[in-house]
Amino acid sequence: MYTTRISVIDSHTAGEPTRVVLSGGPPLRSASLADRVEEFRSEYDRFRSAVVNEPRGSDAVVGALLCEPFDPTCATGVIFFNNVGYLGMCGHGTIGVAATLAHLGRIAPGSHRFETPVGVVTVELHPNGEVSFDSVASYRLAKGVEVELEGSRTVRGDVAWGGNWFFITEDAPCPVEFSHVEQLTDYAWQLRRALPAQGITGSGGAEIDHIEVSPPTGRNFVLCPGRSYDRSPCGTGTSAKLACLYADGKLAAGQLFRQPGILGTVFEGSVSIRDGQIFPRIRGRAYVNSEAQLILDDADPFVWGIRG
Ligand code: PYC
Repeated sequence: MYTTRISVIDSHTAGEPTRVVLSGGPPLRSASLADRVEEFRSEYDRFRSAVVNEPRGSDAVVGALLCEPFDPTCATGVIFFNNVGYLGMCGHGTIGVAATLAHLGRIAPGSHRFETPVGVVTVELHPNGEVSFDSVASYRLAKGVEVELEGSRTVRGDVAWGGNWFFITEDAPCPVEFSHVEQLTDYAWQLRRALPAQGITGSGGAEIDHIEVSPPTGRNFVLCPGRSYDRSPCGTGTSAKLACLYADGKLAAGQLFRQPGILGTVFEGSVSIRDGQIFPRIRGRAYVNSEAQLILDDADPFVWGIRG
């Protein structure tokens, strides 16, 4: 058993919450961040649930466990997790971690490297508090993939990697507006379930656990693995979309792209090309809104969170 008090700082990035765990986290011993996630998952998964699930959190909260980086050039290591599991990378979360470290005075405006389980991202804290990050190489795996939904509806979309796996479709069942969140959630969830059933996966059979409904103009809607929608435009989702736009010749290297999310908040993005690979850069802003100690009391029947 480890400590029963966990120090956290909460923030939101374009509306999407991040809870940064500063201390009291599980004593992960593995060397690489990728191995540490597996240790977290297999040995301390109830800690994940305690931090982000009700009654302390909500389905929308993404947790960010700060840890020693394996790569000494990095300012921190970070493992992102949510109501059902773990994320490879998290764009809004990266912006939230940078804002949190700035709030604590641990980083100053300038460039910093964060190590994640899927690679190192370079974060720039701007003097006005905005944050940009250069993400991991992103790419489209498959274009124009057809998915059959109930009611003989065929949906066409792209499978792309932006730090997590996405199915991205322009095909929306209704206007992509906040007032249609329930309908968009049901539709995206149908897609999410249909993908594995129809043998559609990311590289190496990886599960596609994020669905992005993204018409050519206007807001997007991103459904996260635990059926919660992203309040922000989704950093990894925007990265995956930028990779697709570049592959289609609709976006040039260095050209600015503005992606509004379902709340109308915006991430600005662009790509650069190195060694033939596409590297997205995303810019946004997070606001710190709480400093707290989570208390884990053994007598509490929901000490480890409410888990389905
Ligand atoms: O911003 O990359 C992101 C993200 C993934 C899941 C929720 N937000």
